[in-house]
Formats: sequence, structure tokens, C-alpha cells
Amino acid sequence: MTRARERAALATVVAGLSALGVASAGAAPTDKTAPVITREVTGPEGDDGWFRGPVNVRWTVSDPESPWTTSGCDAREVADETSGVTLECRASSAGGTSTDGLTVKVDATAPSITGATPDRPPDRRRWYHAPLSVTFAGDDTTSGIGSCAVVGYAGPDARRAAVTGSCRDAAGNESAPRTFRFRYDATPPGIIRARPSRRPDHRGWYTHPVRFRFRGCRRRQRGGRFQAISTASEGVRGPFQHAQGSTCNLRSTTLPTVREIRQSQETS
Ligand SMILES: [Ca+2]
Ligand SMILES: [Ca+2]
Repeated sequence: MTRARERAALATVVAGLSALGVASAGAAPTDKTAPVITREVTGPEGDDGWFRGPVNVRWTVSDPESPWTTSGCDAREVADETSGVTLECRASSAGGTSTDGLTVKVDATAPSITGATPDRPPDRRRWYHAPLSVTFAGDDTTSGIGSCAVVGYAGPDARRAAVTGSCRDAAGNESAPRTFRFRYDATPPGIIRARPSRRPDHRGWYTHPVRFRFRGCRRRQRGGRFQAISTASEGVRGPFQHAQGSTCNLRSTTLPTVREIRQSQETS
């Protein structure tokens, strides 16, 4: 074989090996790693993985060793409310395939508040006489109610007392506040004053029936009058020990001694 023929034969063998994909000495190394995917998510973050407004997702793919192709890796916007939409980016190169996925949840609407319920009805005639707590309730269609306020009240006394509460959905949106109003008086009446309708008949003694008017409520309460329901009888040295309030707070039907009221042992 001539030298020219030997060189031609060698060139044919190299070309055949190259066509079979066998690298010759000095060629680029084989890609052994799949593409790297990085993700950027922007949007108003809420609670528990929720977003409270439109979300934008962008992916970046890189592979320095070989070219790649992608699927689903275009920038995406999730603007509508959703309890969960799954997005996935897939990238393949000579080194393999990578995937990156996420589920986007969007709730941009605040919950509505539907009620406020005290832990018990008023203690007496629309008045509360001891601390109470009010539980607020709400409704939410997308992420659901996460929590509603439970608000306690222990004073001050007020004819127009109020507590205010709200609800949050699971995404963290907060409802408008709602106010629950009530009357509150946890302070028993002070000294009950008894005013006789007339002066004693003889040296501080009454010799025939006398009427008394009781007052004990504080000024800001209307109808602060007391009515005796048990009175001293003849021959007994007072006092009036029992009275019943009209609108005042009376946690006990036994009131402090008003004053001793003497009645004559003589019959009128
Ligand atoms: Ca690679
Ligand atoms: Ca909501």
C-alpha cells in the first residue's frame, strides 16, 4: 500500500468513528449534568403559602455544558383567585432533564363578617353585670376563614358599651370591623337612701304608717329607684333590709342597711 492510500484509509476510519458518535482524543467532554432551573416568584405574600394578589413566576434555565430545550418555562401570571394552580418548568440537555414546579394559591378578597355572639344573654334587663366575651363570625369563599376575634369586656361601666372585632381569612385578608353594643354595669349600688314622706310624729317616732322613697342608683342610670319589698313591722326597730332595683345592678337582693327606722309600739 502506498502512503497516499494509507492516509486515505485512515481518514475513512476516523470519519466512520465520528459518524458513530465516538469522540476522538481532544474533543469536548460529555455533559453529565441536567440544566439548572432557578425560579423567581413575585406577588403580595399572605399567610400559609397564599398570595393576596396577582402572582408572577419567571424561570431561568442554564447549562454551560450543552444546549437545552424547555417546556412550560415561559413567564406566567396568575391573576385570578384560585385555591391552587400548578405550574411546572421542564428543561432538558445532553446531561438530562430537570423539572421545577409550584402550586400558586391566590385570595385577594377580604372575608365578610356575619355575626357577633356574646357568651350569654344580658344578666338583667339588657344589662350585663359581669365580664363577658363576644365571639365574631365570618364567611370567606376562596381560602376560608382563618380566625375571628374573641373579644372580652370587663369594664368600664357604660350605658353604651361596645366591643369591636373582625375576621381574617386563611390568606390573611382582614374583614371590615364590626361593633357589638351592650349595656354594662358591674358596680353594685352604693348607699341606699331612704327618704320618709314626712317627719316623725313624736320625738323621732312614727305613730302611724309612713312611706319611704329609696334612691341608690348613680345619676347616669335612669329609673334609679328602689322599692321596698319587705318592711319593718310594727314594734320592730328597722331596718329595711330588702329592696329590689328597677334598672340598677343588684347582684344580691339584700342591700346594706339603710338606716334604722323606728316605728311606734303604739298602734295608730
Ligand atoms: Ca449540564
Ligand atoms: Ca378571601
